[in-house]
Amino acid sequence: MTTISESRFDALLAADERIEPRDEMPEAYRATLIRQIAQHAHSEIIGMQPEGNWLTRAPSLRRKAILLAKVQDEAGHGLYLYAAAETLGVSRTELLDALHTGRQRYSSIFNYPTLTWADVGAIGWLVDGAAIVNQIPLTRCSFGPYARAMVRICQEESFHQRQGYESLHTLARGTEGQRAMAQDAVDRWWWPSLMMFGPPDATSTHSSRSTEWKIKRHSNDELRQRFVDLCVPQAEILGLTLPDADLRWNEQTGHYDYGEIDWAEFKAVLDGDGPCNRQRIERRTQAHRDGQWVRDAAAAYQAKHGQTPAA
Ligand code: FAQ
Repeated sequence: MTTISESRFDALLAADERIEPRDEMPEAYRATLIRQIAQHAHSEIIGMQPEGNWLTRAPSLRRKAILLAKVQDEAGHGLYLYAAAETLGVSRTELLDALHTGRQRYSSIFNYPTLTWADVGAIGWLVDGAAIVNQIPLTRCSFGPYARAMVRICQEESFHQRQGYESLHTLARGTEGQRAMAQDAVDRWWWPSLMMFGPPDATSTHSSRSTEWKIKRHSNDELRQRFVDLCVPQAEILGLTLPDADLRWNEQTGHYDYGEIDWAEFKAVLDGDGPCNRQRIERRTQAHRDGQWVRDAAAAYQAKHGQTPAA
């Protein structure tokens, strides 16, 4: 039987209006949003690790300053997203605990290593590029706090994508060794970037409900195709090759056809067996333990003064 609050929820959805935290909502909608927003927030903070790996080894002061700003932005995105998830009635402590104990996921992409400086450029171009394609539709997601967080995040991701592209462009036009390093990075990051969009539509468990609820506006495969179509001409300008022999323009569909994605690899990464899964969680839980004194100090301040210290 439909309750009054559920019909109001349905009416808000039908009118394409935003659901706000004070509105009643089905528990399954709330749970789906907590899962997705938390996974997204965790991705932002775990995503600081692969690039953070190059902060002390950036090839110039300019590149170091840019990378430092980018990694700080990722921390900020994590904060907006944890704050959005908290409006659904879950605490930050619970969310971090779920990450640290493997009950919630983060994006598969951050389980790959950054072996050379060119990987930083490839992450900016491909990983941030895929993030933008996936996240622009989320600015129209039905849940207000998530949609609003996405607006600012997408603006910052655009800057990240351009700095990555510019960095790869410089390498691709550098010495033979630099060009080879850029190509190698693209070879290693291309396929994992395609996996960021999630499993094929036919096996995507959450898509149909999330589409009905207007959390998702496009399917995983639609967004993946959009990303491929954007990247092919960009790779041509870079003078780099995308590592897919089946990549070709299809006159009939008006899109690029691309080769088969290794879904067994995707599954292995989701199951915790990617190249860096263990290292990423160990580093994160260590950082959390190292920060215990800050949380203790904040709690002591609050107990003494009865208010949260200004940020
Ligand atoms: N990795 O039914 P679906 C960034 C899971 S960008 C890991 O299709 P859904 C920026 C999924 O959770 C990256 N798990 O799921 C940055 C589900 O698991 P369950 C973060 C994945 O939710 C750049 C199962 O597979 N962006 O951080 C992945 O409808 C550079 C079935 O999948 C977002 O999170 C995956 N790639 O669609 C930061 C965007 N894909 O519940 C630093 C928001 C799927 O069965 C440096 N999220 N799974 O255990 C979304 O748009 C959606 O959640 C999808 C997945 C599209 C990722």
